[in-house]
Amino acid sequence: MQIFREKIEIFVIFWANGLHIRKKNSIFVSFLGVIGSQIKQIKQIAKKHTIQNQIIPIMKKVLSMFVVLLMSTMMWGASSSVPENAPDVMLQAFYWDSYPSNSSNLGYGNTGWSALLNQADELGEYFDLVWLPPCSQSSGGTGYIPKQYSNLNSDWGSETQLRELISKLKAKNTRCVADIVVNHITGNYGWCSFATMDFGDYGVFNPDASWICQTDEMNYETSAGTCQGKATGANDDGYGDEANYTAARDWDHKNSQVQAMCRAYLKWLKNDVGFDGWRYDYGKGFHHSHINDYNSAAGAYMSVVEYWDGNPGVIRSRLEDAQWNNMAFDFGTKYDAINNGICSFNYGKCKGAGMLGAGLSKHAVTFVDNHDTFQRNNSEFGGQGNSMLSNFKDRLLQANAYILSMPGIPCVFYPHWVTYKSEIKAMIEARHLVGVHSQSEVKDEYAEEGGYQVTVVGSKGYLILQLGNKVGGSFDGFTKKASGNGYAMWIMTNTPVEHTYTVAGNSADVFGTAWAPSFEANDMIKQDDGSYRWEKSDLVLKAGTIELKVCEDHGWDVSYPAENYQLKIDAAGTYTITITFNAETKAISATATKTADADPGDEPGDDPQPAEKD
Ligand SMILES: [Ca+2]
Ligand SMILES: [Ca+2]
Repeated sequence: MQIFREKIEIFVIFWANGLHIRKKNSIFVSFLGVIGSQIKQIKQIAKKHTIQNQIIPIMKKVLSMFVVLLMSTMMWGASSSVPENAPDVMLQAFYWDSYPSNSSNLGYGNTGWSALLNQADELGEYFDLVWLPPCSQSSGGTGYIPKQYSNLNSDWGSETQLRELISKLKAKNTRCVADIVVNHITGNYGWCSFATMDFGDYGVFNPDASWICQTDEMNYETSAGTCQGKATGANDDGYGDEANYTAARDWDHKNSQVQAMCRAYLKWLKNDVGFDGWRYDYGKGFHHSHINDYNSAAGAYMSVVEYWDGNPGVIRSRLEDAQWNNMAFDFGTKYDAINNGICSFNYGKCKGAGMLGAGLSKHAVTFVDNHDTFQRNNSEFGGQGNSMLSNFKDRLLQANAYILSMPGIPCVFYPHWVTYKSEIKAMIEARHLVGVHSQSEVKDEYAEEGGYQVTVVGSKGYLILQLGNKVGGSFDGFTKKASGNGYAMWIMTNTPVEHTYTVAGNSADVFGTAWAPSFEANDMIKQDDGSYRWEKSDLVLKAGTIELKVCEDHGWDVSYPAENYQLKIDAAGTYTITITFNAETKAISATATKTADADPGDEPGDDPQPAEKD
């Protein structure tokens, strides 16, 4: 048994090392910790029990470990759809019914593909992500009741226009986010005849009623006619009363064909159409383990779900369901900090709100309003509904300043953008200049009913946001980048530390003194292109090798290169020596240019001193 135990241990350690060699990153390092604890467990089991009693359980244990290890390895093989320290600012580039043929458009203009294409240069300049409305052929209008995923002609425009829009934004380094409606589908005609989903190289799918949940209304609505009873899929695995969407047919996501179709759909959207992320519509309708499945298959830059719940604890559970391979719209921040806080004269609620306050900022997409809250529910934004843009300009801008200062990925709403472009542009610039990102640290928060102030740490500096009665004063080193009634955004960018670079070498003839990093006469001069240069002429030298280094800040602690740089002097003569140094790449180059041959009467100086310094 002793031998058997050792074999297990050796095998597990071997496995762990193999993985470690394969990919050395933090996930695998933490994974090694898990393996370590499993080795301990095996040791404990073997110690506790006799040989006869333990051979089978230990083997079972090893086998189950195998399964866990294999599954884990497969998971890690897939890429995450949650960007690290994301500096992105997103635009929701539509609102309810803003498609071109709807003439009312609430006064903010239509957001069809062609209208957005005309704005692409400006959008690309300010936004890193642009969320487009559902782009598949649907029952019409905004498009949340899809018919045929693979058909990209919709009320928003044609497939050609959509592809052109995506390429144009991509050329501006802006990623497009698709709005994907995978909870449900509607019949191509009738209740149970569905369109073919043709994703080309990614697969062709012919769904039928057996792909629909048996809990769907198709089975009990009398208007379903002959389709009634034909939905034979599993029970809907969504959440609570809203798992089944009664206005369309709910896919059975436990069906392997439905799963294959969804994976193909997303791979096609990403690799063929050009989207770099997606927003899952109706996230209450299906279990979020499927989100992890589909995201792992397609590997987009980012993925976010609409799960309409203001409780960050509930959102945390959904993120766990998706194995953390997802983000979520932060309804908690929307309700607590924005509606009940900024819009309701209580800035005290700006502190610790929603997903941001719950430590979930890496997975949060924050917003002030969206297509649903904005038009459909007049109680949103503190009860002002659609009139808020004009009547509540100050508070609306304060709310935008809040999301654009805080961590998470902020999502600006199109009607806000077009109404207050110059103000929002200044806010986005402030965020980008100091590199506030999805996981930025929030500190020095002061929140009370009348005002709020916070410092947010960016990758390139600091941002201070003031709201309400906190607005005012000044901060050492900070400049006010964006401001209006009741808000101010101050920024301080980290200025790169200027170093001194000095040449030191083994030849006193060349350097005045040998190996002297603090000898200011040998300080290099910074050039317009940012490089450093040192030059000395009329040096009478004999053949040999000059060794040198470039030293940072007059000391040996930091010096380049690691081994001394060697400059060969081929023949005696008079030389000009030029040394350049690139502080970014640490590359050194030195040249010795002969300006006169050696005069036989010349008396060259001392031999270079052999001592090497490092
Ligand atoms: Ca349904
Ligand atoms: Ca469902």
